[in-house]
Amino acid sequence: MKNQIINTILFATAGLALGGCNAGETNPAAELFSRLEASAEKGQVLYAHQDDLSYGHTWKVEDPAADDLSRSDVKAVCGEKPAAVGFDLGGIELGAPCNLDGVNFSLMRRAAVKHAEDGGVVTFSWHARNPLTGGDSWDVSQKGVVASVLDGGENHGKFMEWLSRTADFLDSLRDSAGVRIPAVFRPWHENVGSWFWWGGNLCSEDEYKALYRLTRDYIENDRGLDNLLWAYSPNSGIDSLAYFGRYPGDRYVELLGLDHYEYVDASVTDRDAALAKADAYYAEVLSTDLQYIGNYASSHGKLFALTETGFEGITPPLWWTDVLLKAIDGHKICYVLTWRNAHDRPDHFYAPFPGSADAENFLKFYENERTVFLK
Ligand code: BMA
Repeated sequence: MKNQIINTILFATAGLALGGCNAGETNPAAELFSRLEASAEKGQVLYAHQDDLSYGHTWKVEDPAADDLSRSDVKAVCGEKPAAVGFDLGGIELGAPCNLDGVNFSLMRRAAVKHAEDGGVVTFSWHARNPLTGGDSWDVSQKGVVASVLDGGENHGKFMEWLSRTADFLDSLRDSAGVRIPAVFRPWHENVGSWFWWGGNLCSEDEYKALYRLTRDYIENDRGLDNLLWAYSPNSGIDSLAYFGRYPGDRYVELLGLDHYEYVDASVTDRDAALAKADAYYAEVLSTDLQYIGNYASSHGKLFALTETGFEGITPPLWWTDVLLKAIDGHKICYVLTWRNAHDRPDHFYAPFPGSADAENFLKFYENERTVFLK
C-alpha cells in the first residue's frame, strides 16, 4: 500500500513535469521519469555507454538486419550490458542510411527497441549537419546558423524537414506491441562552448532557447511524440550563470545534464604529475557543477545526469573507482554515460574491452553497490 501511494505520487509528479500529460496519467516518458527518479533517490547510478550494441573496440555489427545484438564490450568484461545505451542521430536529418559514425539507422532502431524491451534505458544525441553551410556539426565557420533556421529565417523550411525526419525516426521506436518506447532525447548539447554551430559564440541566448523550443514544440506537439524525456546538457567548465543563461525553461526540459571529460595536459612533461593534475581538475569541476545542477534539479523536480564523460584511452588503471566513482559521490545523478569505443580508431575508447588496462578496475566499478547494469 505504502509503495502504491508512493508510486502514484511519483507518476503524478512526472506527469506534471511533462508537457502534454495530465497529473495521474502515465505515458512511456512519465514512467521512465519515475523509474530514474526512484533509482537516483536510492543513490543508484545507471551505467551507460555510447553505441555499446553497434560496435566495440575491435568489432562492428556487420549485418544490421540479422545480428542478434548480443555483443557489447562492457558485457564481454563484466558479464552484463550497460543499463543505458546512447545512440547518435547525426545524419538522420538528411535521410542517410547510416549516422555520422557509420551506424545503420535500422540497426539503431532494433538495438534501441531491444534494449528498452530488455528493461534498459536509451538516450539519443544528435550531431546534426550545419544547415547553412552544408558542413558538419563542428562547422563553426559562420555565425547566424541558428538564426537562419528559426521562424522567418532563410533555412527554416529546410530545417523543419530535418526535424520531420528526426521525428519520423523517433516515432518509429516501437515495441512489438506497436507502443513507442521511452527515450531520453538530448539535442543541441555542449551549447556554451563554441565548437558546434549552435554553440555559445554562434548564437544569442534567446536564439538558442528558440531553437530548443522549436525542436520540442514540433516533435512533441505537432507530431505527438510523448515518449521522450528532454535533456539539456551543456559542456562543463562554466558557471551556473552560463549554464542557465541558455536553459530553455522548465516546461521544455526534464533532465539536466552535463558533458565533462578528463584530459591530460600534454605540455606537462612529468606524466604522473600531469595525470594527478588531470584527475584533480576532473573532480573539482564535477564537484562544483554537479552541486548547482543538483540543487536546481531537486528544487524544480528535474532529473540530472552526467550525460557524457570519460577519459580517452582510460590511461589511469584505477579511473573507474578512484576518479569517476569518487567524483560523483554524494550527487544523485541518475546515470553516467561514457563515450564510444570506436572500432576503427584504436585509441578512441571510453569503456573497457577484454584485455584493456582498466578492465580489472571496471569490475570493481561494476560490483560497487551504487552502479546499475542491465540485469
Ligand atoms: C566525437 C568523436 C567523433 C564522433 C562524434 C559523434 O566525440 O567520438 O569521432 O563522430 O563524437 O559520435
